[in-house]
Amino acid sequence: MLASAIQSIETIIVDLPTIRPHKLAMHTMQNQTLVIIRVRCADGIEGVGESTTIGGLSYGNESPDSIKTNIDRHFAPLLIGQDGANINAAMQRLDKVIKGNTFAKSGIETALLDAQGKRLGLPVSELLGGRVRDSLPVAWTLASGDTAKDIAEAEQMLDLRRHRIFKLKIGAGEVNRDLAHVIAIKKAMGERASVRVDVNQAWDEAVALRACRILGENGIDLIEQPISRNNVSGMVRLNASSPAPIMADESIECVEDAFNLARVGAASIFALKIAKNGGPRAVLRTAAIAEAAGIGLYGGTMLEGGIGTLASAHAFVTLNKLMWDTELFGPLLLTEDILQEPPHYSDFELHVPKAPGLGLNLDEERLAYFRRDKSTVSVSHA
Ligand code: MUC
Ligand code: MG
Repeated sequence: MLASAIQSIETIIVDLPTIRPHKLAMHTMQNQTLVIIRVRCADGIEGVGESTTIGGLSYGNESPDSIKTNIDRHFAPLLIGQDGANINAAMQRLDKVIKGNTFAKSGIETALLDAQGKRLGLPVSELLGGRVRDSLPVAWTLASGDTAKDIAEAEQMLDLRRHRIFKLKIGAGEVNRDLAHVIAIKKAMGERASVRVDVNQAWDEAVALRACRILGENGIDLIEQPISRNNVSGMVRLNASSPAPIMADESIECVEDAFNLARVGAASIFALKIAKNGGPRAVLRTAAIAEAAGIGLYGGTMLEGGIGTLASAHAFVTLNKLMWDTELFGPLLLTEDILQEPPHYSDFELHVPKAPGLGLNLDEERLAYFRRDKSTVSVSHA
C-alpha cells in the first residue's frame, strides 16, 4: 500500500456560540455550525478541513447535516485507499462521480492540502504557488439590526484598529428604512471607513434600480448581490446602470457560474469563496476567470471558523490583485473556537501563518466539548 494512502475520513459537526445575533436578509444566526473534516493517511499525517454554511439550508444547497452524510456515505468510499499526496487525482476522482456539493468538496480539498503541507513541511500558500503577501485587510459585518448599535460597534472596531471596512446586511427590512440605516452609518463613518452593503438577493430589479442609485450617490463603495442569482439579465442591467459597483456572491455556486457571469458582464466584482467553488485550489480558478475578464476580486467568507478562514487566507495571499480586500472575520464572530491558537488579527489585517499546512492545531478538548454528538465522548471543557 502507498505510504500516503488515505486511511480514514472523519466528519464532526460542531456548534459554537456567536458574540451576538447576526441578521441576514434570509436568516438570523444565533450561533454557528461548522463541519470539521479529518483525513488520516497511512504515513501518520493528518489533515483538517472545514465545510461551513450559514443558516442550515437558507443560504445554499448544502446543510451541515447533508455535508456530513454526503462525505461519510459518498466521498469517503471513493477516497479511502487513494493517494492522499495526489490532490489532483483525488479531487478529479470526486468530481467525476459527485455533482455539485462544493462545500463538502472544499472541506476535503482543504484537509488534503493541510496534510500535504505537513508532509512536505510547507504552508498551504506555498503549495498553491507561493504567497505574494503575508496578511490581508479584513472587513467587519455590521448586522445587529439596529443603527445606533451598528455605529457604536463600528467605532469600537476603528478604535481597536481591527476593521476600517464595514459591510452592512440589508434586505430583510422595508427598503427606505434600510437605505436610511445605511446612509446614517456612512455619515457617521465619513472618510474613516469604506461602507458597503450586502442585500443577499432580497430585492427585485425595480427596487434595486432605484436603491443602487441612491446608495451610490451616498458614498457606498460596493453593492453585493442586490437581486436573485436567477435574474442574470437583471444583474447585467444593474451592473451597467449602478453608480456603485455590483458584486456577485450567491450568483457564483461553482467555477462555471463565474465564467458565465464574466461572459455576460453581470458584475464588476466577484466574491471569492472556497466553499462555493470546491476548495482553495478551485477558488483560484474563479479568480483567474475574473482576472482575465477585468473583474475585481474580494476575498469572501461563509463565516467559517479558524480552519476555513485560514484555508481561504492561504489561497487569497497568492493572488496578484485583491482590490476589494477580504471579509475573513468569521472567527471573530464566535465566542469560542476549537483551535489551540486563534488566527491572529492586528492593524486591520489577518496574518497568515507560515507553519506547515494551514499552520494551526486543533484543541481536542474543545472539539470534544462542542461537537454535537458529545454525549458519546467523555472529555470535559476546562
Ligand atoms: C454573505 O452573504 O456574504 C459573509 C459575511 C457575512 O456577514 O455574511 C456572509 C455571507
Ligand atoms: Mg454575500
